[in-house]
Amino acid sequence: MVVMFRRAALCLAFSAAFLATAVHAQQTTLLVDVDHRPQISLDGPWHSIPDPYREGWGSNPDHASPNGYAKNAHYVPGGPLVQYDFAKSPTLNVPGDWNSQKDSLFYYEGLLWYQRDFTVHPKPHTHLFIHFGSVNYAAQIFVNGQYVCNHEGGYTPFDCEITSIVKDGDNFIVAAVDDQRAVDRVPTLRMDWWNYGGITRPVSLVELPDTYIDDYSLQLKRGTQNQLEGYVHLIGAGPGTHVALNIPDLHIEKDAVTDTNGRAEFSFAAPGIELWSPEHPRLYVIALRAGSDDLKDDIGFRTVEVQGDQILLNGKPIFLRGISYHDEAPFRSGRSWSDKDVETLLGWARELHCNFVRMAHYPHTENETRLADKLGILAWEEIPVYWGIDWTNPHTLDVAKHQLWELIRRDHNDPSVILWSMSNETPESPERNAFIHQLAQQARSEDPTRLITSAIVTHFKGTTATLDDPLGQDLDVLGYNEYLGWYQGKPETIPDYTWQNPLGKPVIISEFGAGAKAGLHGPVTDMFTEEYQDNLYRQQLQMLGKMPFLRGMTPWVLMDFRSPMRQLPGIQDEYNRKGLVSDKGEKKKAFFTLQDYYAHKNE
Ligand code: GCB
Repeated sequence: MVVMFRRAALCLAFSAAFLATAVHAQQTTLLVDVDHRPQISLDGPWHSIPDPYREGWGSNPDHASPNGYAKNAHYVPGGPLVQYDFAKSPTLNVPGDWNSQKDSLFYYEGLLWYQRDFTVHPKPHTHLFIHFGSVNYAAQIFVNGQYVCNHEGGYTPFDCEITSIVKDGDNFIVAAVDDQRAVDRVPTLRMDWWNYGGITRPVSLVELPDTYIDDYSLQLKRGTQNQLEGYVHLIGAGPGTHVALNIPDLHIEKDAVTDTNGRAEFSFAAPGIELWSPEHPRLYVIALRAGSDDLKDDIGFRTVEVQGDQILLNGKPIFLRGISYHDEAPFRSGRSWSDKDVETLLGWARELHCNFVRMAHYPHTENETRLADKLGILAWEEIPVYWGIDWTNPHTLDVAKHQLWELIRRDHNDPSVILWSMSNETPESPERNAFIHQLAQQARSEDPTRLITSAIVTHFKGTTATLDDPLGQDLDVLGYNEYLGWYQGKPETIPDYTWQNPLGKPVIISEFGAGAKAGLHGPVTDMFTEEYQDNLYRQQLQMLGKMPFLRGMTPWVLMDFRSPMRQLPGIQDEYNRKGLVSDKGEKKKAFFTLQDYYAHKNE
């Protein structure tokens, strides 16, 4: 294997190869329902080499050599200029962000190389993929020294096909992971959370037959309570291939054939079907079979729609008792990924009597929506179009659209998900409107069964807020963030504020909150005490109780989370302290206030 650290040779070899492989185009598949497939885990220790000067890129400023990477490079006269040896390099755990694993990487942002060996015995007539749950932010993947795929976007899964490269027996992967923030990225330079870098979610090998199911959908038809419709999409199938769909608990067995695009459509009555809801989160086993591929899923059926300023779940108005939260690991900080992490986070939401959560500000880990399906918790999912991003840059739009596509594709069979959020607190401008308009159109065409929203900044004139941001035209449900009593005014003035809703759409107050350090007590007037936060919640709840078109709320935020923007020593210590629960799991006074309010709050 040629080691591409030799600059003279690199330039020539590189420019020709770059044109051929177009390293920047996203070349990834996304296998739907991959978590129900047999997998060989590649989790565990991976060798790692931080590369702050990007020596591994060679002479190219922003990406790896398409000619590949060996496991080591040693000095020989006239040989490579940079020497390394993965086998002798320290390891990082995968999944896991690098910042919270090593003190020396706590503030590290940039390029870091990962490597691990793996053994596999591929069967004939199969496809082999490496599945990544997420890699923050950009990844380029090499197997046995050869480039296989790249991916941009730190919070969504991707699959690299390695069928033609993998050997029977011993193989190795190199992953170049780059989490440098940049103007044209999504999110961009500034955000109020930690930019945890690395292979942050599980990695596995997935083996599929020649013809396989890459995507499917099954939903309740809008306006009906027992009519199901959907499709199964096959790769490698000619037209006329049979697809069987079976729902054992409903004694349903259906058959359909693929068209010239490999797509088989289903539409049938499902008499006796029990609808999924927070009170009754009924999931059905769905079994799909096409040729030698079979795939199971556990899904529930429900409708969600808007009528005037109401949100209807299964045709009935619902009030969304929610909470916002980051995918931050309870008790240890860092990016969360394990079943235990998500059980703790959603467990606290349940204790609060929530029927809804806002998974802010980027796609959370897949096992979270799966758990929400089981627990009966409705969910708002979001892409990281956060604050001011590069609205006129076509690459930025592409990356945002790609992340939206991946999120919808991953979760479009999860009954818990009712809202796709396009953005958070974006400053108003025609360029922003045009950018988000395109995202909203895309989401509607990819998933006509769910509602579109965004979290918008509330602007007050005196004590009145008029919810008329032009973005609202593109949304089904208006999310508005406000920080009365914290960034604006004092808590005791909150009940004086009034709200106008000229668009007449349902409104969710998608953020309000105040910082408090767990265990810090004092008068209600002292910021950062539990008493101040608690009083602010009481005043907010009083005001929000008078808002006639309010259909839900997701206060900011369930748990304290790390953010380099929060530097107040002794209080913040690099944590945003607006949690109702501290990063160590201590519940603050306001937790119980919201819990009590939600216990008595119905439609
Ligand atoms: C906001 C942002 C959120 C911040 C929060 C805060 O408006 O949407 O990401 O963390 O305010 O605490 O200031």
